[in-house]
Amino acid sequence: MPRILMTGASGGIGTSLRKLLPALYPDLVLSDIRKPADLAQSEKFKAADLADLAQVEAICEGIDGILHFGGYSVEGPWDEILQSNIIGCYNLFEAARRKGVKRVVFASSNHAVGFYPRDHRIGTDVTTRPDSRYGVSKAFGEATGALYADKHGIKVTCIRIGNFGDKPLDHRRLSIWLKPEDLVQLCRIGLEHPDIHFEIFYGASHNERSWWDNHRAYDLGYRPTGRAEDFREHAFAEQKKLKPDPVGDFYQGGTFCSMEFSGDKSRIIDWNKRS
Ligand code: 15L
Repeated sequence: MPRILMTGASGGIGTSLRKLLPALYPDLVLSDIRKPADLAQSEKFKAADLADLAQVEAICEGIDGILHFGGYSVEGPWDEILQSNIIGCYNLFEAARRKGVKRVVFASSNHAVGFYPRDHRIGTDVTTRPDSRYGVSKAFGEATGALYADKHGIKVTCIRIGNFGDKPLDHRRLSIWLKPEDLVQLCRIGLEHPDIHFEIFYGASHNERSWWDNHRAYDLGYRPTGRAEDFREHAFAEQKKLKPDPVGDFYQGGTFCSMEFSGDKSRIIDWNKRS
């Protein structure tokens, strides 16, 4: 039975996966900088600050595979991103190498490629186009994962997560929604599939409006059960409550693109104003 470590156990995704993973991986070790408030007696928890290599090494002891969901999960000040997502991510891969961990699944994000326009279908082999300091940290994590796969033989899977949750929250999320059970499938492929060396998947359910070519995940057995269009009315109703955002509505990354934007607006086509 593999012993799996999940970082970020107190975060949004970690809290949900804590409920879904034990059926597949009973020997699950949870970690975060702070203990989950509702930690059950049956759950194993080890606290660690990702920015401290010695602490990260300690939680990697005796681990076969890591699900790395730890770190800062939205745009933030540079120093926070630097400590949690750059230094923290490097520490995670380096500790995994030192402790002989065989596999790492890294929670990347759609924000590593958020500055591709929505009318552009992209695969996992495109140049990263981060839309934020957070997106840059995810591109860094993917690059670090590639290094540790090629140089040290760790089997690495990066999942560019779209929007994780029970249903798509607005028009943009109809294209990028990820049902929790579908993320579990992608994690399982990363932790178990014999053909993994270094892979990037999009963390998206079966979304008719998807902007992403995710064929590699499907080739390795991914069969998502979530269908964004089943929630279309809800997503459109929620969208009506939002203000128009010419930059965010044009690019895949949405508001991550428009926040702090001082770039070239002439590159943006306002679809609503087309004749
Ligand atoms: C992410 O990467 C974030 O972690 C999440 O909070 C959402 O903002 C999501 O992307 C998204 O793009 O909707």
